Amino acid sequence: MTDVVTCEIKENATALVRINRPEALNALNMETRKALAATFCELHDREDVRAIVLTGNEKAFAAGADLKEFVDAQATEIMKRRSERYWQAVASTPQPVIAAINGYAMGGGLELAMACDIIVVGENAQLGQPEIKVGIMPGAGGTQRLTRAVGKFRAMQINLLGKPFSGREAYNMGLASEICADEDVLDHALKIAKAISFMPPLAAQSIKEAVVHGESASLEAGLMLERKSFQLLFASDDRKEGMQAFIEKRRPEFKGS
Ligand code: CO8
Repeated sequence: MTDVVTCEIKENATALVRINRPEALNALNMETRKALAATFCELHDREDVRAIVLTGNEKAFAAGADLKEFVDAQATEIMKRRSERYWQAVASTPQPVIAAINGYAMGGGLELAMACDIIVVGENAQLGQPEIKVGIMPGAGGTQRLTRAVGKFRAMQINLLGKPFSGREAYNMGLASEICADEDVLDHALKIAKAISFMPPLAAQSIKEAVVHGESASLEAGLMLERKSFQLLFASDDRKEGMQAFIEKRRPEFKGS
């Protein structure tokens, strides 16, 4: 049996996680969601991994939740699946996560990408929240994270019409950090991960925490979180190393302490 999710620890303290159900355009069935969560939970604890790339294949990042597992499901059953905990494992990963999107990123697939921190998208990727077309609505961020990313009026249009849009359109509306030729997406995402892996990990993780939690807090609370994290970083060895290296005109070597 092939693994529906694979994880490769690469040089430079990065990890590459792949969704691997090509026969179903990487549709996210329960097995895949559980495997993704388990993989990310393992990565949480790995100090030797400083940045993670999440991708699919050239045809699909993920074409959404698996509709074949939804078709006969009752509301209480969907509730009992409590699938939000599987997404939470990705969203709460301390290390920055870069989504590398080629092909389809639909429904739960786009929601998964939006649970990541940086999105690199291919020109011809096809993104969307098509849930309305099958009689439901997004259930894991399509009305919330998407609205925060692109604003109410774009989010309404995307969700109410369910129409796919290209990687170029996603980039233009601020839903992607970078856009590349399709064939360069993964390499580019890996390069970003490598660049982050040279940064002091406690600072990188604190930045992630402040941006993610600050987004849903009041400005005052967000600024307080930022300030406290900023102050705390003065206790780190990497802070001393970074500033000392600057003064001595050499490259810093960050240890994550
Ligand atoms: N679920 C199950 N199987 C799928 C899915 C899916 N979402 N998408 C594609 N597949 C399967 C097809 O059934 C087909 O399998 P088979 O060959 O056995 O029939 C295979 O993948 C290839 O698909 P197509 O032949 O349809 O490929 P096309 O290139 O013609 O079309 C599309 C590609 C446009 C992506 C089309 O497959 C499609 O519209 N897929 C459904 C997209 C969709 O509606 N996604 C939203 C699903 S609902 C959702 O995500 C709710 C999330 C709620 C949060 C839950 C947390 C995860």
